[in-house]
Amino acid sequence: MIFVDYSLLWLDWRPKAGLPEYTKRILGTPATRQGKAALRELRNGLKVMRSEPDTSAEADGGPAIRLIEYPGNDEKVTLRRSGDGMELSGSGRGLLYGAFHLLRHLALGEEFPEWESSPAYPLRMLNHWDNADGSIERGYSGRSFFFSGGKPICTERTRDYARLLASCGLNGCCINNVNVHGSALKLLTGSYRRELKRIAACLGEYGVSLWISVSFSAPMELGGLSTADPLEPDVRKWWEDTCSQLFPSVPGLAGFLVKADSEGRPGPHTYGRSHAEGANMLADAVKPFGGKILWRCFVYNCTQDWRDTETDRAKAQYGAFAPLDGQFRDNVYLQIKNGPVDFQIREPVSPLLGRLEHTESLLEFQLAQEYTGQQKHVCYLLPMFREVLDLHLRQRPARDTVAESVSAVCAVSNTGDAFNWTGHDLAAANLFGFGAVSWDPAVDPAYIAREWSILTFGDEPEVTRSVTDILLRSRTVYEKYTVPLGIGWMCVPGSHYGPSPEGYEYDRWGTYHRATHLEIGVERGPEGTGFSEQYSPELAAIYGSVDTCPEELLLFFHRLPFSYVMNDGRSLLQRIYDDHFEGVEEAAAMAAAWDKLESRLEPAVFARVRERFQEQLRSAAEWRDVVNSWLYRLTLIPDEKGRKLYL
Ligand code: GCV
Repeated sequence: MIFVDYSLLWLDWRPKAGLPEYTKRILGTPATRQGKAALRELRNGLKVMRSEPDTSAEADGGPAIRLIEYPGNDEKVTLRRSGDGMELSGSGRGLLYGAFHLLRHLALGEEFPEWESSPAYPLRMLNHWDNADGSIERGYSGRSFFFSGGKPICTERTRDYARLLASCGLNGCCINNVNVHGSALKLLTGSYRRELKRIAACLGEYGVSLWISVSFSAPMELGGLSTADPLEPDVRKWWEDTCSQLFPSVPGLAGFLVKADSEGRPGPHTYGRSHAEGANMLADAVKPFGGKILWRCFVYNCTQDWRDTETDRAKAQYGAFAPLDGQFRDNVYLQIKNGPVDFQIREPVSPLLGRLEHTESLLEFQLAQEYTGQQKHVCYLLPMFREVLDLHLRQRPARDTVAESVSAVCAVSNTGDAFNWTGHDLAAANLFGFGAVSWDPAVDPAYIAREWSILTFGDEPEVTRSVTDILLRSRTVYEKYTVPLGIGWMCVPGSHYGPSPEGYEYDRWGTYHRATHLEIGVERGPEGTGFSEQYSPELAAIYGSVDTCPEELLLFFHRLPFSYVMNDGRSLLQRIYDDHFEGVEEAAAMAAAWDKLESRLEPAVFARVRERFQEQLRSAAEWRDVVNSWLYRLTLIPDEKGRKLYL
């Protein structure tokens, strides 16, 4: 028996009474690695659920699960009843998704509907911001399990990670930080080929492709060239030679992720070349191996003078990439963060999404809770993901939602080597939920929360009810006690944890609210920076006017007096005060709901989450008091309800 010092999250199957007869026998002998993995998952899962030594593979002996493997590599899966049994068919990868789907439904004890499904996107991936030294940028769950001591590593945990990803429908993983430092640069060279090959094989068994982040100036850093100019023949040749050695020796490597000309990273602008010229040069180098380039659009001026009121960071990505539409090779995907600024608790959808008519686009979410409580606060992100995916961009008669307009989805991972993988046990719901929404962007966040809770904590109704309820309330609660109405950035600079309302005001990052004693916010309507005009005319009109702007985004788009009257008649200031007081009370109610589950949960799980709640409550009160007192000191207007503010 292998000892592992981590949990298996939702794959930790439990004995289950009343399973159908067909779960006793599995027929079929898949030929591919993924098909074999599907068979193994079914056998192992059913052994535990049935509390029996093994399933049978005898051809005649009653109802069975029959696996039928088709040739090919597509991801379509069909599960249907056949007599008293169940028939699961697909390619090896299809079988894998079907096996996990079946196991999940059996564990949920639900009447099993027939299932014929294909994922909405061909690429559904995680981006790790893991550094070669084992640290993780914006990591809140321990250290990396992909790197240690400067080298990539492949362990039993890598395999279980691949299982977890496949089990929720994910099929790609970029293992190193987009800020490529130190020996991670050498992933391109022969130095770590053996390790990369092992990782690729491990992931590949579960249908997960391997990606690596590369530095645009690698020809200089590794190849000793004097330039990384994408139009320079020596540079092109360096990339071609590097790829022709790398790809054939790492089967399963799917391509490169690139952060260029962003936050100090090298890129084509240094040489007066465009993003398209830079990305295309790499695209040409990986093309012979079927490779793809994921080119990030997180590009803005990070050395802005705070005195400069003309420049609006929110406008930068659209400004940089919309004019280049149509200039990229077909194996380039532009990777676009969900909002125009940076993964705040509330932002509008990035106007670049849906704007690229002739270029593939990849939507990027962040599971790592950099600005949403750093896995110390519970914050279930699926409702936010659905809001983004469901938005009608109002620019095309058909395929008009964000979900319909993008070609792929990815998310910054929230995992590390912590026992529970995600630091906060409840944060694993975000990983599971991201898998679910990237398979089917119309999934119901409440259904997924419930499903995840049952698979993780068992099917005791009170636990399911409370956990689901906590998850579903958590994002709004977090938003209430932190940053009001889309304004963002009131966090401590650098760490991004805890309140500091003016922390970013006189800094270079382009994230200002410019509050005075009378008003707050940056005007981004047509009379202001004009950011709202980057949307389709219909959305531009909605966001551009205070009268039609959705209230939760009011301070993202508009500069308003504190006396501004909200829809319900309260002043803007009073609304912010109220939200902060209510948010803390609601956080306390979530913590109390968790406390009631003590006798129904494993003591270690209960204690871990309880500890997180204690920190959440401390931090929430800090947010409330700092933000509210700061506003009180600015405005000298007291809370109408006479609650405590600090002068
Ligand atoms: C990986 C934000 C984060 C950085 C991150 C960057 C990015 O600025 O604070 O840590 O760098 O986003 O997405 O590239």
